Formats: sequence, structure tokens, C-alpha cells
Amino acid sequence: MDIQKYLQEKKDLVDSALERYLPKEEEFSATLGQAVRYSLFAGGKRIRPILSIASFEAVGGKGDGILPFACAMEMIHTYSLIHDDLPAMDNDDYRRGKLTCHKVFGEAISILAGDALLTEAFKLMSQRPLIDHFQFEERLVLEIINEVASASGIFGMVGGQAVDIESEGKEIDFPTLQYIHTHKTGALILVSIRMGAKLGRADEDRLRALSHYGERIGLVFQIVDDILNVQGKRELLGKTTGSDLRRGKATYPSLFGLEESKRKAEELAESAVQSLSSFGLEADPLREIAWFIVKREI
Ligand code: GRG
Repeated sequence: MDIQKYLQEKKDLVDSALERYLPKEEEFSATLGQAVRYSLFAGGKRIRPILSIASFEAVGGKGDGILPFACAMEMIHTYSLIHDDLPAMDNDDYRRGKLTCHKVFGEAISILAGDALLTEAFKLMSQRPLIDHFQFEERLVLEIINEVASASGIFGMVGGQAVDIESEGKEIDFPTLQYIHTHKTGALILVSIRMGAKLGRADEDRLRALSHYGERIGLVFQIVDDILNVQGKRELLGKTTGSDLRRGKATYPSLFGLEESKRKAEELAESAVQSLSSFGLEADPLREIAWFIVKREI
């Protein structure tokens, strides 16, 4: 299959759904609206919503019911990037080759833009008309919203980010590094996949297989991110090579070296793909995405 074509098609689908779901700018503060749009449409790969859609379709899910949930994941991801770039956190001037939100709109509006995206995501997933329209059971929707909250909060991304910040400049052991990766980055990726499986009515075996896949590609995603940080292939996008090293961040390359990190990423991707052995062609996009994550350069 042509994975680039698939990713572009799904990205377009997500982009137009985000346009539909976002509150109209005239309905609230113009600056806040501009800041939210600026970051949400800054050229992200949309990998989390695409994983939700791919997982939904892999278990036989049909129609557009996955879209509000998939878009909610992109909103949460965008909030995390806006906050992560702030001076109090990573203090980055550029993301995706563009000035970061706070460089354009100031810190206060950027904090609010992140807050707005996080809350709008939960509003979107819990909207009565959407639930009614797609005829989802309330119990299922509640379960998914709870899982997304858990993956985003103290026991997920926020918790991982806190340990990451506290670990800067310290020597950390491998279990701590694993904790940071699985929580800061892995949790949102895993829940994106699980929500697709659940909304597509996966049985227990398929949900387990997809969770196994999700845990592994979440880790691959972060290892590759660490490798790209060392290699500096993203300099054209305004990212500085070796920023993790300068901040004293422990990473896969700093613990294992570059070559071993690459080997581990490939091994994990292989294991992720293996988890899908009971699926047929319908899981090909997920298989291809695992390799896309290993090979990505941005
Ligand atoms: C502020 C609560 C809070 C959490 C921040 C996301 C995050 C946690 C930190 C970002 C640091 C970072 C670069 C983590 C590596 C993994 C990651 C999230 C990379 C960016 O995701 P992509 O590549 O981004 O999917 P695009 O630009 O495609 O949307």
C-alpha cells in the first residue's frame, strides 16, 4: 500500500473535521481564537488521530464516528506542545519551522490557548448531539473519556512530563527513562489506538493485540524523537541539534548510544507489527505506520 497517500488522505480528513469542530472565532476572544488556530494548523503530522482512525478501521469500524474522538486527541496533543514550548518548560522559539505560540501571542494567551484546547477536546468527546448522531452507547463513551483523561493527566502525559523536568541534569536509570517515555509520549499514542479499537467494537483479543502494538509504537516514537534530536535532521525546522544533551536530559542515545537506539527502535517496531499477526489486510495501515515512525525524519 502507498502509506504516504494514506497518511495524506487521513490528514486531510482530520484537518477538515477540526475546522468543523473548532468553535467559530467570532464566538470568543479573537486573540485566543487566533492562537488556538495558529498552533492547531501549524503543520502537525496528525499521527495520533490517524492512528485512531486506522485502529477503528482495522477492527471493522465504519463511518465518521471516530472523527470527533480522533480530533480530540490532536487538540490534547497540540495543547501539550504549546505548554511544552513555554519558557517555564522547554523554552523553544520554533516548532514545525514556525515561531512557537508564545513567541507570536505572548505567554498568557499561549497558556490559555493550551487550556482551551484541552477543555474543548473533552467537550467534543462528550457532546450529546454527536453521541446521538453516531449512536454510540453512553457507557462506552464514558469509558473512553475516562481513559483519555487518565492518559493525559497525572497518571499519563502530565505525570511523565513532571518526572522528565525533575530529571533534567541528573543521572537517571533505565526504569525512570522508560517511565518518562511511556507516560509523556506513549500514553496519548496508546489511548488514540485503544479508542479506535473500542469505538470500532473490537473484541477482547483484538483490543489486547492493538494495545500491545500501541505500547510498542509509543516507545518507538520517543526513541526516534531522541535520535532525531541528536542527529539534528530537523534544523531546517528551527530545532536545535543536541538540545536534549544541553538540557542534561537522559535519552535513549545518551544511555545506549545512537546505533543501539536505532536497533532497539527497529526491534520494537517489528514486535509491534508482530502483535497484529491475527489481523488481515485491514491492519496494513497500522503495520506501515510502525515503519513510517521508525523512518521519519521530522
Ligand atoms: C506540557 C503536559 C505537557 C506535556 C508535554 C508532548 C510533550 C509533553 C512534550 C513534547 C516534547 C517532545 C518533543 C516529546 C517527544 C514526542 C513528541 C510529543 C513529539 C512531537 O509529536 P509529533 O512528532 O508532532 O507527533 P507534530 O508536529 O507532528 O504534531
